[in-house]
Amino acid sequence: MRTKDLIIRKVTARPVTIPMKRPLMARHKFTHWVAVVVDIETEGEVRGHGYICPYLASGVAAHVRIIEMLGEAYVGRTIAPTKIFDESMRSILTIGQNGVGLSALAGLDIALWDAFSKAQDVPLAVALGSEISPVKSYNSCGLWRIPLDELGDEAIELRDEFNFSAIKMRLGRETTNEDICAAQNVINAVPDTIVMSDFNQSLTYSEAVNRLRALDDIGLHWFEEPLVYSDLAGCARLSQKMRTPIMLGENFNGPRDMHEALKAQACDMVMPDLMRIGGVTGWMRAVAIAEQYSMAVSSHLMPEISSHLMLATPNRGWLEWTDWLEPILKDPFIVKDGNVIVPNKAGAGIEWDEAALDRYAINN
Ligand code: SMN
Ligand code: MG
Repeated sequence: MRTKDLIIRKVTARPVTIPMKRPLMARHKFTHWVAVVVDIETEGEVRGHGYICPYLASGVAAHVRIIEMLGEAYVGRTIAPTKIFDESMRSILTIGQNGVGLSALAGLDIALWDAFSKAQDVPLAVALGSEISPVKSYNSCGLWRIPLDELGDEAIELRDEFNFSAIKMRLGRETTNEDICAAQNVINAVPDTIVMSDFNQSLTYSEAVNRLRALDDIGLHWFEEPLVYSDLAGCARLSQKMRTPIMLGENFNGPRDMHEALKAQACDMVMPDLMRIGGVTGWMRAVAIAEQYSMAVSSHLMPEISSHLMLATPNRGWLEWTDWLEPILKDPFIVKDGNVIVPNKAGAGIEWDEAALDRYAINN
């Protein structure tokens, strides 16, 4: 390891909006996927890359500004990811250690860990004490709330894309009957495939009791976010009533939120989001808590980084596979027989396609 590779020279954040192959239709409709790409230059050869996916193009300027604000204070410092994370958490105390502040910090933390592992010339998973192997994943690139009669074909398409053994569909349609019909159409089309379901926080408690009961025996692998994310007590009551596991996690803001959900027995499995949980550092702290509650841990979006983290995660569940970043990656990740092939390269294995970053730039 060369000292120069660990001295930070410059931090930049670039927002992009990337066209999607299948428009996202859940609670929101998105035709583009928004990312903020974070780069850390060092005094040596090493360049750290990270990104976050903050959903809204109109809100992205806030993330960029906070990344720049925190990043300015990193210049000249030695890369020490967990130490810098703790100090940055103190810097965002006044704006809140959650939401935009924590998401921005997550982007920096990911880039710092990428640089840190590159300086050691090992993959991120190895820098975290694990080793490289394929990571079991489910295809989450579709099955939005599209017309009921299109679901079967799309389920087959998603399964066959890389021979996946699991796919995720979105529920929370107007009526219980529509949800039953949607689930049946998918399950009948791909009978040997595991099907996860996601309600994207769409139900009230009383709707959820009736609807989840009606769907409980249909064979779905989990019920994700049936209620507004903060209703831990409601989820705990649902989890008691249902056989199908309740899944929560993409809206845990930092490890403490996960701990609160687990103390409240709000869910049966967890799937933290790398951005919301606080980057690599937040993830590793969260999964240590999940382990104490014997929770299976799956991931939410951002598969390029999450795949490394899943390799260092106890009680590993399912990696969520999405290909939404592919248009800006020089070497898109490979999926084989439903497993993400984690690149055996130093760092996370992401390099930007600079022309694509220019093409999809958001000019604030
Ligand atoms: C989801 C949330 C936000 C954007 C895309 C997808 C969904 C998931 O909740 O878990 O995949
Ligand atoms: Mg979800």
